[in-house]
Amino acid sequence: MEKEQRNNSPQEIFEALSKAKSPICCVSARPDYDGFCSALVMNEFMANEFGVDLRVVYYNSIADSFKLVIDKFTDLSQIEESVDVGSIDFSKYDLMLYTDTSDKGFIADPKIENFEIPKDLVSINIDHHAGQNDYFADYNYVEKASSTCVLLYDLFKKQGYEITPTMASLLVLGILDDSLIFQVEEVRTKDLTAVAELIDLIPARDLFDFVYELTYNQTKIEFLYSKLALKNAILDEENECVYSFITQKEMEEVGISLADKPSISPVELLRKVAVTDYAFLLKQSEDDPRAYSLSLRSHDPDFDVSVIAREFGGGGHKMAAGGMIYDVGSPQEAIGRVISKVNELNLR
Ligand SMILES: [Mn+2]
Repeated sequence: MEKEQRNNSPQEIFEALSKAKSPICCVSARPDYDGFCSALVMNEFMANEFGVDLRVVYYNSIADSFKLVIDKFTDLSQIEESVDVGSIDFSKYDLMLYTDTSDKGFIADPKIENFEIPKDLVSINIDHHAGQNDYFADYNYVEKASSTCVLLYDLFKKQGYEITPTMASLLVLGILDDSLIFQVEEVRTKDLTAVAELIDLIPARDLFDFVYELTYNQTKIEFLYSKLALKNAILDEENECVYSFITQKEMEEVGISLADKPSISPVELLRKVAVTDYAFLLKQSEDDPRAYSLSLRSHDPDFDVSVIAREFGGGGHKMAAGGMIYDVGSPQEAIGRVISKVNELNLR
């Protein structure tokens, strides 16, 4: 039988939290500020309000870029890194808390297929991925919003709980990062109000400090990828697109490899060009010089690039998708294949 998709009241959520004596939270496998910060906020909240220690674990190691920022105002080591979540003895716990996690198995990557929350464990699911989240827990609070941190802020406020300066810093980081600093379509008045009110709780900091931490942290690898992507970029006005390519030789020359994954794809630089419908970037494969990975971005919210990606054995979202192109003699040949496929598909 389909589970009823209904939210619990804030009161019910906090009542369930208050009863926990040994709670655990497995951070969402997607490594971002909203995931880490929402878990850390709940850790501080549980200690302050209920005097309970929330064990927070993450399946992987945490990238230094997060540590540099978060360690300035709280101790990121409250999250245990590289924990094999599949082998946790859940019988030691009485509550499983999920924040920012759309699927109950998404506590490792790839997700744990058919993960079942142990029967004796009360589960709580607080998340903003409405539409993807199927209300998998005993207690659910799922609402379409720009971030889980803004939902937590809302919950604390509704129930009149105190927000400490550390919690405020974490919530602001989560809200700003997940909303791309108020640039995603889910942004509403409450995001701006939350950040305005939270900043006032941290006397020594202003909004610029947070924006600085989130935007002035480009790694050397991201810089080198951007440099290569822009060097070969072409604005094709006739076909209303912008594209670029990166070869293995070029990567070797600057000292990077495909294993150095930038947290922001360099194709993001290309998608912003006006009067285009879409952008794409080709990267030559390491083991097959005749193969290229294809990253697609849409410039126009109504132009669906996932349709193009599917033609190249991939998929994705309407505005961001990807695939692979095989058996081409040059980047130019691969570019030609993409553009003629788009024209054939008649997506405009
Ligand atoms: Mn999120």
